[in-house]
Order: sequence, then structure tokens, then C-alpha cells
Amino acid sequence: MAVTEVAQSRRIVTEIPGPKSRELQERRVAAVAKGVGSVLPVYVTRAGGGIVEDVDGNALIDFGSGIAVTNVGNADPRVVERSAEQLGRFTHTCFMVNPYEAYVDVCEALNRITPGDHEKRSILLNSGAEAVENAVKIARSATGRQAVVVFDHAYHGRTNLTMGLTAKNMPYKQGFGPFAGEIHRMPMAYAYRWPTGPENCGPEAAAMVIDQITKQIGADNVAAVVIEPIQGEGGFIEPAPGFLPAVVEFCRANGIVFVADEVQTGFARTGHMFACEHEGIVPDLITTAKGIAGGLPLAAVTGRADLMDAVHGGGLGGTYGGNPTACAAALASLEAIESDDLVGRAREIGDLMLGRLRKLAAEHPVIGDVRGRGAMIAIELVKDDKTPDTESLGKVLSYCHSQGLVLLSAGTYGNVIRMLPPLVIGDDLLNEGLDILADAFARL
Ligand code: PLZ
Repeated sequence: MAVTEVAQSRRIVTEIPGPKSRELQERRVAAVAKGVGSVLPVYVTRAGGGIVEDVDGNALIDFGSGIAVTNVGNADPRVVERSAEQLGRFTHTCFMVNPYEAYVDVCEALNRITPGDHEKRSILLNSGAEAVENAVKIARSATGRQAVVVFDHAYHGRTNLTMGLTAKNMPYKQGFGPFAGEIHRMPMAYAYRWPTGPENCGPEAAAMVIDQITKQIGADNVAAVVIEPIQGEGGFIEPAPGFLPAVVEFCRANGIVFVADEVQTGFARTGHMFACEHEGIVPDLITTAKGIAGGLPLAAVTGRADLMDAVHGGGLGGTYGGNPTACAAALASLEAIESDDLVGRAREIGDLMLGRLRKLAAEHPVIGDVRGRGAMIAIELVKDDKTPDTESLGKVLSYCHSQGLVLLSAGTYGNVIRMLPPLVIGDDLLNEGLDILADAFARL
């Protein structure tokens, strides 16, 4: 299948969104349920590298990667060819009816590239939320315990169980209860907002978590601790140093399954294949999705063979989990990540972005914090006393959008701008995007 090259330059020929996008938006409002939002309603025709092209002929710079999905870029020719080849042979048998090799290949690859050299097993699913649900099922089945520990600012999905695991009410949970039981929320080591200062945050937060688990739940009742090694939707919060290792150690000592939700941080995004590697953490189970298959829907749980195999035969599955086309895409995408050294590229992107954003923060006190790793970088906008500044965020975002920069927000308080460019974006586009962002702050 031919893949059309997308020119790697920004081109703005109408206002954003343009007339054709606005027309489509009118049709959409009449046809699509209102509950589904869009950050920037320009309707896409093509995308590749660091560019998203729209129906009006505009070419926008992509700082979103479809929320950390197109790590290898959009429509990478290897992903397209391998998926198309698979599509031409068979589209679906259901792995639970007649299995196929690509599913096994993907599981072998995940078992190989995830942290730790212990014996592992994997299961393939459709979405990040489904992966997290299955990790909880596996941990409960393996331990015979029920309680699940999650954290402030956590995001784990929109299904009933994962809504319950997610911290933020609006828009994710409002009106959608009741939620599943046995979910316990703990403080997060959020250094920028830690009351006694960032240097105390890691150890103090870990001590609080351990004390609360012990006193309020009982460590023996806890099946799993589920945590994002860098929180995504919550505002790119990197747990303060020492926090994760202390929590992992407590889990190990008490037979609690430590689950790393790497749905957003996985597959080279943060300058390691997985974000756990930044602190040398080996999770018992790891959930992945998004960046796994270059844009096709696929997700997985990977982990210790003894835990994964504790579930009775037939206890795990789903009609589409590990769809053959998505598996083919995953194999091509993993090959691209490894052969193109996208881990190294993510680090370069991080160095460039952090360097420029720290300078910008020195000029504009509204930028209270610059943080993140690799190609997962955020700035938090605040007033003098660290009050979240959502008004400035709105202005910055709408200016950037008007100039053709696809940029997303995040954060419990809605005051974080997050940057997740595809790992194949060039330095030119990266710098041009950051120039637009700098202009936005100059105009505040
Ligand atoms: N775990 C860590 O980041 C998805 C959500 C977008 P699904 N994050 C983007 C939205 O508003 O719906 C996510 C995540 C982490 C789980 C999930 C859920 O992954 O593939 O969206 O189900």
C-alpha cells in the first residue's frame, strides 16, 4: 500500500478552524453525542511526522500525538505496510476461537522489552482502561485479596472500575456513579505542591501512604497498588525521588501486586522504553496501550508469570483483544522504535524542550513549574501564590491553536500545558512550535 509523504512544514491558509472544518463541526454536533469533546475541531485528512493536515489545506504542528499514541509518527510506512498485508490475509478469527502467530509475537516482544528479566506472560486487549481492569482482575485472582490502592491525580480510564480508580471528578466521573468498591485513594508525591517543600516530598509522601495502607486498609487486604510512574492526565506529575522505590519495597514486603500503568508513558515516550526504568523499578504487572501499535487500538497487561497464570482458564479475554491487524501494527511499530532509536530521540526532544521552556519560565512568572522527561513535558501555570491560573492557560492554548499548533492541557486543576510530540518530529518543527508558545506568553 502506498503511503503519501506529508511535507514537514507548517502551512496556515485559513483561520483555524477553517470553513470546511466548521461545516463538518455543524454536522458533527447534529450527529455525534455531545459528551465526546475535541480539543481543536479541525478535521484531519492526513498526518505524518510532526504534521497534521486538515480539510481546509492547513498543516498544523503536532504536539499531541493523539494523546501519546503516534510515538513512531502517523502512518509510518512500516506500520501501514505490515497492517495492510495482514488485512489482506484475514481480518479476524478471535484469538479465543482460532489463534494466530502475530498475537504470540507481540506477547513475546512485550515480555522481552518490559522491565525485569524474570519469566513473564502477557494478554492483549483493546484499550488502556481494559488493560487496567484486567490487571486488577489478575492481581485479585492471584492474591485472593480485594483492596486496590490508587493515588491523588491518577487517571486510569472511563469504564466503571477505572473511573473509580481515576481521581478527578469533572468531567470523568460526574453523574456516572455508583463506582466499584474497595478502591482506596492515597496522597501523591507531587513535589511542586508539597506543603513542606519539594525536598521532603518523596519520603514524607511514602511514609503517609504506608501508614494509611497499614492503618486504614490493612496491608494483608491489599491486592494491588496501581500507579502511573509519571502521571499523565493529572498533569505530568513525576513522583518525587524516592517515593516509588519506597512504595515498591512496601508492596514486596507485604505480598501486594505493584502495577505500573504505563499506558501514557510507555514505548520510548519518556526517554526510556518504560518510565519505571528512570528509578530502576521492576513492576509485578505493567499495563500498556497507546504507543504500542502506531495508532491502531491495542493494549496489554504484561507481568510475572506466576501472577498472570494464576487466573483460571477462560477467565481472561474479549472478542477483539489482540486483533491481528493491531498486532501487525504493533510489531512494525516496536521494530521502528528499536531500529530508529526513538528512546534516544525522546531524550533529545526532552533536552531541547526543557532548555527552552526553563528560559521561558524565567521570563514569565506565570509558568510556575517546568517538568517531565523525554517527549512528555509540561508547564504549570499559576498566579503568585501558586493558585492555578486557568485563565492564562485558556489564552495561551487558544493563541497556539489559532497559529496551527496542536497543544493539549491536563491537570487536576486544569492549569497544565502538556507537550507530547511524535518522537519522529524534526527539530525545526519542534522549535517552531516552541516559538509559537513563546509568542503566546509574550502576548498575555
Ligand atoms: N491509563 C495512564 O493515560 C488514557 C485519556 C483521554 P484508554 N489517557 C487519555 C480521555 O479523556 O479519554 C489512559 C492513561 C492512563 C489508562 C488510560 C486509559 O486508556 O485507551 O483511553 O482506555
